Amino acid sequence: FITTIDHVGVAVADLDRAIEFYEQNFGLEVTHSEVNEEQGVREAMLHAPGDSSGPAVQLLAPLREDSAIAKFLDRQGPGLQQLAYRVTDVDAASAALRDNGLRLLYPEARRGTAGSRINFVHPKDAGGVLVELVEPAAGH
Ligand code: V0V
Repeated sequence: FITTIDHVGVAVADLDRAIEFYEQNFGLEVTHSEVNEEQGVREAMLHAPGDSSGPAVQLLAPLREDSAIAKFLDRQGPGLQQLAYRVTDVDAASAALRDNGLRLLYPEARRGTAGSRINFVHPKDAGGVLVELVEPAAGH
């Protein structure tokens, strides 16, 4: 059910400064940015030039002190926070992983970047990696 790596998520304290760093040093380009209130993040997706449907780096900055990203930054500082797989059907993928005994964080998929539907596998059930499942919005 996994079609590709959708993105890797990096927790940062200051989104604008991080974007500048990735643009200037790695030549990546911002292809999308948004605020996700439910997830408590300001985020930007960056791609290599000409590869806007390929894997992205997702820069994640906290909106609130009680958000997942604020907690991550407090505990371990900035760095890799998640690995996200693109799936064709997040409900089926979540059900299959639940059947394998893995804990999914949400009973039902929630809204992710650009209208996608997302769920997560708890990092303790995935070798210390927070795994996200992303079903892109139709047309994306
Ligand atoms: C915590 N732990 C991690 C981790 N976060 N390990 C690897 N990667 C991470 N990102 C470890 C932590 O060091 C502890 O290990 C243990 O897990 C704690 O587990 P917990 O007490 O159950 O949970 P919390 O309170 O630390 O929270 C962790 C989880 C939380 C994963 C449950 O961050 C969460 O709900 N994440 C999902 C939502 C999210 O990440 N949103 C931001 C991105 P020890 O010390 O016990 O060994 S939003 C997004 O990606 C969007 C919008 C999108 O892509 O579309």
